[in-house]
Formats: sequence, structure tokens, C-alpha cells
Amino acid sequence: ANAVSVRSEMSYVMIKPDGVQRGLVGDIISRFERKGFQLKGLKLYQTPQAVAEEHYKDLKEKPFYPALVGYICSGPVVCMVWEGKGVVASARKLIGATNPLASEPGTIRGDFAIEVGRNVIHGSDSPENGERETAIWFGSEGLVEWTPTMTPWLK
Ligand code: FUP
Repeated sequence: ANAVSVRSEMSYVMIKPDGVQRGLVGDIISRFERKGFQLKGLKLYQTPQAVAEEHYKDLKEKPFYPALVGYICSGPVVCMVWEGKGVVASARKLIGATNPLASEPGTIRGDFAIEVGRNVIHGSDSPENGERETAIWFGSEGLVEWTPTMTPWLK
């Protein structure tokens, strides 16, 4: 698809507690900035259990669900919303495969993770989930609407 036909969309991206505690926040944010996406929301957040459960509600029946919710709530996370053309699929490429041992080097999980249950970062898997997850974590007024000046290259 060319630059005109790719739709602008939002991805909810979250650095999980292991990523925060291992000091990976700056490196991870930098990758999204350098790619050219626009930051629309950012906060450090101690996740209440009900929020983690809502975020992962489609996985409720999975055997790993309780451990997953416990992991997400085990320490602060960094919540972000990134906007741009094709950002959902592109963020997933930057992040790498769910299982870090299958993630390519150069991706975030490929560079920094080993275990699926400690895989450092989340990124929305569809534009619809980008909207849904943004609403869960930032509500209706949590984002900042802003226009970068002097950056015609990335439009
Ligand atoms: P992803 O979209 O890459 O985060 O992957 P999924 O939505 O399939 O899984 C959500 C989270 O569940 C993953 F980030 C890690 C966790 N998970 C496990 O802990 N064990 C599994 O076997 C699969 C996923």
C-alpha cells in the first residue's frame, strides 16, 4: 500500500513490569519515536486487577490467564498510545512474536526477552483493539491532541 492509502490508526502499547524494572523504558520508547509514530498518551501506572482483567478478557479461559493478570499487576507499567499510518501492524513488527524465543533479533522481544510469560511489552493486535484498549487504559480524556510543527517528512 502506498502512503496515501494506509489509514492512520492508534495502537495501545504497554511496557510490562519486567520492562520497567529492567530499565528498558527509554530504549523502547526511542524505537517508536525513531520509526516516526506520534505519541498521544503516556503514563506510569500501577494496574488495578480489574483493569488487567478487562484488557485480557478474551483470554479469560486460558490456563495462563491468572498468572498473566498477576504479572501485569505485579509492578508499574508504562502505558502509551502511538498514532500513525499502519501503526498497529508496524508496532507488532517492532515488538516481535509473542514467544520471545521465536522473535527475530532486532525486535524488542527478540532483543530483550526469553519467556512468553515475561515478554516485556504489549501491542494491540488490530485497529479495533487499539481503540478498545486505549479506552480501557486512558479513558475518554486521557490523550493529548497535538500537531508536531516542522515535520513534513513523516506525514
Ligand atoms: P500478544 O498479542 O503477542 O501479546 O499475544 P497474545 O494476545 O496471544 O497473548 C497475550 C499475552 O499472554 C502474551 F503477551 C503473553 C501471555 N501468554 C502467556 O503467558 N502464555 C501463553 O502461552 C501465551 C500467551
